Amino acid sequence: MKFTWGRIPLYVIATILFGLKTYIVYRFMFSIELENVMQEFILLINPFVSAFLIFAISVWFKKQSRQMKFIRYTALIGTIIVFANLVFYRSYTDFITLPQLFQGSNAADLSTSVLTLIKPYDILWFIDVVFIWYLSRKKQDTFETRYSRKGKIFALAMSFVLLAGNFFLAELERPQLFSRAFDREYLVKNIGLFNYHIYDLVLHSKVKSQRVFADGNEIPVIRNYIDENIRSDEKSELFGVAEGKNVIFISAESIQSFVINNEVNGQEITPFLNSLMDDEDTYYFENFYHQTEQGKTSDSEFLVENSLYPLSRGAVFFTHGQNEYNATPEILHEHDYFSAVFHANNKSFWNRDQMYENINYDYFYDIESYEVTDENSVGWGLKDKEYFEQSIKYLQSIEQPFYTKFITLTNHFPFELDEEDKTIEPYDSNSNTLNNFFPTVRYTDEAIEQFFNQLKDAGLYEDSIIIIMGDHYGISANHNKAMSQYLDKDEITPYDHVQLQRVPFYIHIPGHGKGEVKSEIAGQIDVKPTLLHMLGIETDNDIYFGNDLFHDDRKGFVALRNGDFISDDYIYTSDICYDRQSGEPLEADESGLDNESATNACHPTMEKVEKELSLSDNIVYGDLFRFIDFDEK
Ligand code: GP9
Ligand code: MN
Repeated sequence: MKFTWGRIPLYVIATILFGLKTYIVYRFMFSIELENVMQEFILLINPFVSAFLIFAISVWFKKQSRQMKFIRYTALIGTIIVFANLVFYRSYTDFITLPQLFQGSNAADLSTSVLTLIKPYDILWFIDVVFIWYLSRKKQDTFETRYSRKGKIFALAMSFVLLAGNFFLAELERPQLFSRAFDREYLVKNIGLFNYHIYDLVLHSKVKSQRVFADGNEIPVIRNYIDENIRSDEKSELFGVAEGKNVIFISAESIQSFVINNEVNGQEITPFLNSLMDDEDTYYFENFYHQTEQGKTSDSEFLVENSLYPLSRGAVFFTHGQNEYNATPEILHEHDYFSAVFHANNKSFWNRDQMYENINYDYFYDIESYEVTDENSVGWGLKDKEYFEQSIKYLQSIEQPFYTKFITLTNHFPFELDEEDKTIEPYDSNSNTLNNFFPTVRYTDEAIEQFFNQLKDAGLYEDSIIIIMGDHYGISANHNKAMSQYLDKDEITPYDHVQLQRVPFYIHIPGHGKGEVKSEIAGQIDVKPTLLHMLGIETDNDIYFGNDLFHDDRKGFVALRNGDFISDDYIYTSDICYDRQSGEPLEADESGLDNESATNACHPTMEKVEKELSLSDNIVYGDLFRFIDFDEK
């Protein structure tokens, strides 16, 4: 029997050809990391799903010529989009985002180099377009183009089924993929380039519209709130203590305070961090809380650099990475500091590349700056010890004074570690996550100790201050049972859960001699004013929601991003007001406290917390800092 094209609708042929081509680009042209068979599978299906979705629209056109036209132009435009991303990728190892496309400097960079980025074989990407073009013009009569109602409904239903299937697998593979918005590579890998562009467009328009309706009117209200509730007129006792010194900030992945000065199987978990607590040059804050949400590490960075709150949903680094800020690197730039971040991960993770550039980091040593091999990496990538080791040469080469941030990686869920790096045994409980947490924490502790020694050897130690902070929790509430076993408690109450959100915070000032353990409540929101004041920088004109931790005159509460809080006297969570010291809920009981006074106790702070979070959100959503000139005195 003679083969006739007419048996297969043109939109199906176009789907197969275009899907195949897109797959080849994904798989062989982009360096997308695939960790398991499921990821391979999702990557394989999503180009076909996206192609089907769009080509199948053609069945709704009545006229044959319209159908053909739709298919050929779709193939052409789709190819141009893939090709543009490919060229962009060759230069940036990243996918196009709308803001980036319209950002003058990037586009200019690209246009000069675009010709050098195009390869002769790129012509091959257009072969299927030519073929479809030929079929749709010269052979159009051989294709079925009159679709029955059933055929149309089938095409539509199929589109949805395929899309839903793809999204389902993606969600399974990467929970909260959409709401957390953490990495373009993950998005493209899981939902494909086209759906990613649509997602980017929706996100972008949402952000833009909120921004459009904002004006500067709210700024006086915000300043007022800050003057009345946050800012202190006194200079803290440590103002200027580190003037002109280098700053080395270590963001310690997933380290929580409960491991500090604690043991597992009779062994110390963090000998180095424990020894720092007693060190005369170190301040340790034992009641310091992380305040992050879905943006995890990036949220902690946002808090630290801006003293603004991250968002309750999504990662602010992603959703508002283009806003105007008055972040620490920007301020320090004015004081002749060179700033750099060291992190051995993909630069677009958490949209760091864009955010760092926006807040004026001078340089980002990302994964490209490190030699990463199978031997020297585990879990999420380069092992912490290797990472510090390889970073030192860069640190020695940059201008002083510098402001630098080091982000460790080994102690990341699921806490994998090679046998040879395990110096303590895992815990024994029903949670492997908690069990394995201890040896990786110890590994990071050793890595930080080694880094201190390397800094000394490199002659960088004396002129620097070193800050170490846990970025967020490592052990989630899913492991409460194992956690209660470890902490020797009957259960983890909501109060305990809040207390587990404490992360270590150290300020180490070589030669200072007055270090101590501080018990006052504190949080990541406080880092920026504390640090700037230590460097002798006034913050009178700045807008921030934290306090200098060396002030006594402080606002008296730490707001968690979900509205829970810790105040000097209470901890409020799950609608319960707890006494902070005893951990007992304030409720009507035999001792005569009535219900009303129990809830009333937390009420005034609850209102302040709500107010403060919403003012901070207004700044971010409205991009309000674009209306302020922070340099003006
Ligand atoms: C990734 C690292 C870990 O670059 O910061 O991210 P997390 O999952 O902790 O936010
Ligand atoms: Mn982290």
